[in-house]
Amino acid sequence: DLVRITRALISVSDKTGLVALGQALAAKGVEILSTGGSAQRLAEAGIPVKEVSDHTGFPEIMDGRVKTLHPRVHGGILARRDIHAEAMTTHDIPPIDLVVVNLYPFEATVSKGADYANCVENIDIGGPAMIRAAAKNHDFVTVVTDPEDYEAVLDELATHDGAVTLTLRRTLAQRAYARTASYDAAISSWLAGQLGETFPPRTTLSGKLSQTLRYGENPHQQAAFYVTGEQRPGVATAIQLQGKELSYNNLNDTDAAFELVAEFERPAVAIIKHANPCGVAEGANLLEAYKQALLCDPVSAFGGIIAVNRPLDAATAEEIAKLFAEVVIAPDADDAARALLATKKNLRVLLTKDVPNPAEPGMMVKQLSGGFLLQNRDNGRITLDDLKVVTKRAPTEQELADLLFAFRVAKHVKSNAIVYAKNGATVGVGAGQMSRVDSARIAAIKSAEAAKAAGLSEPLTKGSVVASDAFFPFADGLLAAAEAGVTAVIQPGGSIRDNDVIAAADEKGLAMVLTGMRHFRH
Ligand code: 93A
Repeated sequence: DLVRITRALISVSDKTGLVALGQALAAKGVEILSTGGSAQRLAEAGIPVKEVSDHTGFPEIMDGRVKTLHPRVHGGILARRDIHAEAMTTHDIPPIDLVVVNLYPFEATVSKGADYANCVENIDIGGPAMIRAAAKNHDFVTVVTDPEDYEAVLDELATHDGAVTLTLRRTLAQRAYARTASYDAAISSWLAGQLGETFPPRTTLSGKLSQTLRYGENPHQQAAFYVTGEQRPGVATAIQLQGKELSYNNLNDTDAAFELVAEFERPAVAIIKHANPCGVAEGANLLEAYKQALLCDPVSAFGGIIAVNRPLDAATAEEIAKLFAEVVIAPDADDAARALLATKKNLRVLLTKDVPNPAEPGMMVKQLSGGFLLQNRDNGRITLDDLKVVTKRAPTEQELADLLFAFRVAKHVKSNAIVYAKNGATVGVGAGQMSRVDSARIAAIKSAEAAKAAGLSEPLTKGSVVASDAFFPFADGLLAAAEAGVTAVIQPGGSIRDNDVIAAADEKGLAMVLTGMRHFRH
């Protein structure tokens, strides 16, 4: 199943590794055909190369739109060497055994905000045609679509005397179709955006394999990380400064942490465990916010993931270094902070340059057996103007600020979510319970424990406010919060028993505001 390479066609936009590849092929006596820019680069390096236009006897025309679309190229790629030999002889079509093509940078052109015409011009036609043809004929032809695969081909040429194995040809054919599929998906979703097409999209997300992970949510599950190319600051685009490879759970939790902390304008810190926050705070600076966030639930914070929404400074890094944490994610870190974190060898540090925009639209996919659900990212954001006071007492200014803060945190807590907050910091988080009243109670219990551990005489929830991610179906959840000592409540409203809940709030002297927007998260 070995096939010798005698003739290669190279046509690449990304010229990474091109010269080294050309040299190695030329050294093996491979004849190289190539298109304009690629041929020029090879020739400049002194590598013998034949222009495709000389091979076809037909010039590149229409600004390069038609350069390799010719039977002498496609016949040479597609011919089965066994049954099409006669056609090859009759029409004088020499075989092409290796096709090295990477495509016009359509995705990058869109990402950098190019105009419509420019994006269209960067839709590659000849490249995908050659890639798909070569991949189809992998019985005889080797196709390479990524400079990262040059080495694998050169290794085989070296070990198999200028030939490539069927296993590698098949592997590369599979990668080739993955590439053309994601390329067309990118073009289609760009066009959908241009049309203002909103929902549902005709094509769904597609991603490029970024990393094979050691395992999935559990060690017996295989896992991998794919990137969509979306230019959103976060785990997919971050630079890892130090620490071990991120795991599946690390990636999931770090994403949750960074998306949460992005909600706040002031310096803010979130500490996450199992994708739920165990402490979030904003403050005059990161250090202050970090200390407050940690107070909320220091027991759960052990082994957590820390996200900040400002460049990390030395004082905060020094505090963070005292905790056993898995990951720190920040837009940036100054030199002193980097040096401090470097002493914690196992701590993974990710820098993202920017903080994501929580109002930006996007897509979320959740897989079910036999299909998947698609929805817009929850980019809904409540502001002071959206709040409707429904109780006799209106919240004070401090209560209002804390209510908004708590509701923004609740948006990032698994439902049923109950969040107690005071002075810009969570003091109790109840997550993922099947009943809302249980979430309210659990958060209060944990908060009382945290207060006791800190040597405080009163539970942290005393004098706090509470947020609920969805309406209280009965008054019981609100009453549990009142018992924990809250003075004000924020919730979407919309229950048929809203009046009972409002009456209960009035009776307890609580101020309550409705948001009209729910933030379920499952
Ligand atoms: O404009 S095209 O769609 N028409 C073609 O016939 C064609 N053949 C190769 N684009 C075409 N290509 C692309 O040109 C390749 O996919 C590659 O990305 C690029 C390489 O051009 P150059 O060698 O001139 O830099």
